[in-house]
This record gives sequence, structure tokens and C-alpha cells, in this order.
Amino acid sequence: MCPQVSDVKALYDQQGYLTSLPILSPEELQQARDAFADLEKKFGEDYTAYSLHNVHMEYDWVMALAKHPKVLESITAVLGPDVLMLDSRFICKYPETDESDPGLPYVAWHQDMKYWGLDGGPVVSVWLALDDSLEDNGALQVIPGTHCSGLLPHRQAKRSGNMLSVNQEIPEELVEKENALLCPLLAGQMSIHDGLLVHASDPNTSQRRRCGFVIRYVPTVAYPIQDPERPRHFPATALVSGVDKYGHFANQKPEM
Ligand SMILES: O=C(O)CCC(=O)C(=O)O
Repeated sequence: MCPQVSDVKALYDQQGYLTSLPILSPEELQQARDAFADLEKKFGEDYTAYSLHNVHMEYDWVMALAKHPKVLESITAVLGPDVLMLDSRFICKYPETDESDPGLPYVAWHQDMKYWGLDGGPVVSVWLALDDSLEDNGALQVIPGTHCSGLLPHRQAKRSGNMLSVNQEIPEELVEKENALLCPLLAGQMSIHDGLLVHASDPNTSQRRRCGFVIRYVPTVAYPIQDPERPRHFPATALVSGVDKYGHFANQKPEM
């Protein structure tokens, strides 16, 4: 039986995340992977690992992923009908030749809200898998319930290899690692998590790529704030569901 919208929201509110949600059909997955392979050919893997930021503004196939009806079904269940897409990024961890390298790419424990100067509503992050994302290739890990802890202190990461552009991490003593859960995904599935949920991911120690498309959404009622601790611009927003009666985010991509 399909879960009701209210069940989805209740579970999300309680845990701060949902995982293993089936999104792309085999054909849609193949098309996305082929289109991504073209970007790898064009830009090279050093670039596609983390620098394909907000390319939904350039490529219709990327925008179509962000507006995929099944993605929006979960997002609107959580945020309500009027939703803006704030930002997007592909995050790829490629197989490494030297697994003993202490600087292998990983993502340090953090909360997404640390990076977003906004208020008035929650941020929901989607992690849509283009590859199977499992323990050995560095799947996302979350600490359930931590979205209720408020914004925790972050500092410069101590270990090299942190993929986060501002290289921050929550200090170890504040991370309840013993409660962490892995969110393994098969290609074509997604997880979603709240902007305050503590999460991270380990290096890819397998011989398989781990590629995901991360999309951030907010309800249209949210608004940008000036916070020197979280200086963030929003040059690539797009209304993806409902209406925007607030107009809090100026630079919106016109309807496709
Ligand atoms: O891709 C990862 O390993 C981390 C992604 C992440 O931090 C996020 O989706 O907010």
C-alpha cells in the first residue's frame, strides 16, 4: 500500500530524513547517466566531482530531474504546495587508485543550514542517486532526530579531503556517531533530509563511482537573511511547484 502524504510528513518530521524512495525509471536513469557521461567527457572528472554547481540553469535534463514529479511528490508532502528550488550540485566520488591516501574525498559531519543565509522556513535536501550508493563507495550517513538540536557549532575540518567548499565540520565531541545510520541507495532512488539534520559520508574505497545529484528546496515563504556567518547568494532559484506570492528570491529561472 502506498503511504499517505500525512504519513510521509509525520515520518520525515520525526526522523529528519526519508530514504530509499524510488524515483527514476530504468529509461530515465539511463538517459541521466548518458547525459552525465557527456559532461564528464566535456569537463573531466576533476571538475565533475564537485564543480557542477547550479547547472540546472544550463541543461534542461538537469532541470527536469529537479522537477521530476516523483521528487516533487515527496517535497510537497513535506514543504506544502508552493516550493522553490534553491540550488543544485552533482557530487561524485570517483574510485581512487591509492586507497591508503589520507586525503581521499569525504564529507565531514555538518548541517546544511550552516551554509544557507535564510530564515522563515525549512530547507529540504534531496540526494538522487545516479549510481548505487553503498557503504563501500561512501553512501550518505545521517544521525536521525538531530534536526531537532538546532544549529550546532562548526569549525574548520581537521582532516584533509573534506569535499565541502567551506571545509567545515561539527566538532567530533558533538557528533553522536554511535547513532549514525547509513542511507544506501540504488541508482534511481533518492533520500531527502532536513537542513538541520547532521550528516556526512566516508571516502569511496571501492572501484565504482558514486554519483549523486543534490537539490535544495524551500517553501516560497522562506526568505534570505544577511548573516556574515552564512554569506550565501541565491542566483539560481526556480519555482518548481505552486505559486510564489512572496517573491523573496529575486533571481528566478523562467518557467521551462
Ligand atoms: O554526497 C555526499 O556525500 C554528501 C552530500 C551532502 O552533504 C548533502 O546532500 O547535503
